[in-house]
Amino acid sequence: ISQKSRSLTVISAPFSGGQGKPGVDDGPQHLLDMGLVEQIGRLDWTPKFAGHLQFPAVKNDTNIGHVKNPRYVSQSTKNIYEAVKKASTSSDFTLTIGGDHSIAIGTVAGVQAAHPDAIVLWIDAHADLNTPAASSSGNLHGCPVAFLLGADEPLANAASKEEADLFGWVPHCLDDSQLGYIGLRDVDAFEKQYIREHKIAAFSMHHVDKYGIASVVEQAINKLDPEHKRPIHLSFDVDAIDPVYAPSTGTPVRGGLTWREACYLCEAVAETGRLVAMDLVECNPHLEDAKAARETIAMGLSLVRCALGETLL
Ligand code: Z70
Ligand code: MN
Ligand code: MN
Ligand code: MN
Repeated sequence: ISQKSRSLTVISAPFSGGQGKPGVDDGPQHLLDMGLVEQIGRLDWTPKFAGHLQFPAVKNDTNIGHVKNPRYVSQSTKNIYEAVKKASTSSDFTLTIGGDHSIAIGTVAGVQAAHPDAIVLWIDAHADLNTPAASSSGNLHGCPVAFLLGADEPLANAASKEEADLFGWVPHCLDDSQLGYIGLRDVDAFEKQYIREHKIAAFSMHHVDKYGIASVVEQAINKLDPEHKRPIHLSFDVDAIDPVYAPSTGTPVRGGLTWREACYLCEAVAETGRLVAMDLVECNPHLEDAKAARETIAMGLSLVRCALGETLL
């Protein structure tokens, strides 16, 4: 049964300010060079590339407390929010390619503006749930979920009220019951406690081993949306995957998803017919060697194609 071709907007967010390693801002260009838009066009989708978002540098962006690049991340993710909100309102699907995972402050808020009932599947080795105060690294790519849930406090040690409220624009658009994790294996103490206290649906690699990926995806969707009617936003950090298959990423953690487990997850989400947005983040083609970078980008392209239904018969 062929479906009518649906509209898809590709947004490039070449942003690396949420963490310390340069090169992740070059992920989008590598995905495009290896054929992202053409590959999507061969499926039942009509892709439109919306161009690379621009992130003007911020002068004197000194740390606030230990939080790094706070003004740059706030301003850039706000640009992403506006672009994703517009795309999600006008097209059937929004694919945002990063960039580090701080861009999801903008993508999740933007998709929620168009689809306030959408559930978010956060596929990651990490929970990215630290508040700025709880973060030990000061890297804001470890904090997006805290902003979206409204777990954050004004920034400590800010020079002014305006600075303390730098992330006050981020809508607290996610309810605890709207978020599900798969792939976790490097979670900080604060994040574990938050997940427990707020009863967030969280499936670690232990659960993938114990139940298998098919059951885990089914359990996650059943828990967040027992009636199977809500839109789905898939936020995929490539470091969820084992570094054997996706080595070129800023924080590789051993013991991740296999190539097939990662693809299966995307296929199962595609099969629901309710996927409205996907983020693909943390591909850093400047890490490891050129072959590793190509494999990581190829992995990312496979995830996108699987999520868009390539392997469904
Ligand atoms: C740690 C932090 C993180 C990605 C590392 C790590 C967070 N929890 N996220 N790499 N993609 O710094 O907050
Ligand atoms: Mn992440
Ligand atoms: Mn991660
Ligand atoms: Mn807030």
